[in-house]
Amino acid sequence: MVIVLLKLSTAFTQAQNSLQQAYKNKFLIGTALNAPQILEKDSMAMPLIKNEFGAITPENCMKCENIHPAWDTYNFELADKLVTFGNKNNLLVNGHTLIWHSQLAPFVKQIQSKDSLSLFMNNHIQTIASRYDGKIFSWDVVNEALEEDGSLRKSIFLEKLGPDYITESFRLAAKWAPHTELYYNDYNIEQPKKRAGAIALIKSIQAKGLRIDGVGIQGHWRVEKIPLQEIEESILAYSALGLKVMFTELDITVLPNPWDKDAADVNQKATYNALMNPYPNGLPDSVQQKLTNSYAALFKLFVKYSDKISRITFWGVHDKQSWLNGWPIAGRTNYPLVFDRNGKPKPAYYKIIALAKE
Ligand code: 9MR
Repeated sequence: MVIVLLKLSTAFTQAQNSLQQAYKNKFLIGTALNAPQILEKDSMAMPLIKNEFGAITPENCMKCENIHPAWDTYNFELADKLVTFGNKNNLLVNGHTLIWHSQLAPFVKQIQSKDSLSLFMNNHIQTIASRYDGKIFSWDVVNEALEEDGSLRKSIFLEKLGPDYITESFRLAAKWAPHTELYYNDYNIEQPKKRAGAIALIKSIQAKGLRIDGVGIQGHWRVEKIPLQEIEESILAYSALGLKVMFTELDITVLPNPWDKDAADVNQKATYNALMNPYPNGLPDSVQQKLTNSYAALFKLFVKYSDKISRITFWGVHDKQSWLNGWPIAGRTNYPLVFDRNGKPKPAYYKIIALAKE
């Protein structure tokens, strides 16, 4: 009896202090799940996913190459598991993503004619969006359709279907997922030129009388280089269009960028490699502090605009799983999230919780 009560009270304290609990009156806090997590095989992540978050996005399993690998073949196994897992654990599911130029199944890349690509798009959206309508909360309908200068990305969709493929995607999504919120999702759309492109894109959807419910700013940022002013301007600009604003793939890299001119001399390979992967055995306190400060500055802004923001999703549960260990250089040790390699909360986690209560 005593043990049961103790367990209950621990669970209660945990829930009280969880990210989702701390922010429950402000916005949802989400995370992205990889395949082992959807299969409930990542035992370190499972309690974190269930206790700390209120929303989940699949990292890969709903992308074209996985869910629709051949013209007449769909593979719903993992996506179905994700949706069941979300519903069972009271986690809202954000579908990611219907139309994206990347991670397309090989058959799509080989499509030659406009008619065939249009037929693919119709089949793809109808089949997937209707299957999950009423079971998931939202869709990233179109992902990353813009270049950095704000023009439309030169993708297979633009090339074969013309710019209308975007409004057409939203028309189809609204038709087949009438009970699901519909979003445009992209990175760097807080930056002025790309933001202007995103605003034009959103207005073109709205001008046709089509539904778009929100915009997802991905939020892959760099420690001590968070573009706070651009983020603030973007929250205001997107919400002025009547949209929910979300930060959908948040992580903060602490590693040097190979494109920095001063990062290293690429010709001296050994020096270059060591300089490029400076913390293979743990994050020094000084960098941990910088990471905490960057997260603190961001969440201060999120709290300030919590009436306009509906969700903040981290791109992964813990550092071990992050895509940033493998990109843009493979095999590095990165520390971009708020739970470490052992699933333990980092100082940034406690700071974020404290900010909710201030
Ligand atoms: O996290 C995803 C990683 O596992 C995949 O290998 C990668 C392939 O492109 O996609 C990653 O997720 C991306 C997301 O779907 C869209 N925005 C950028 C994310 C990081 O690349």
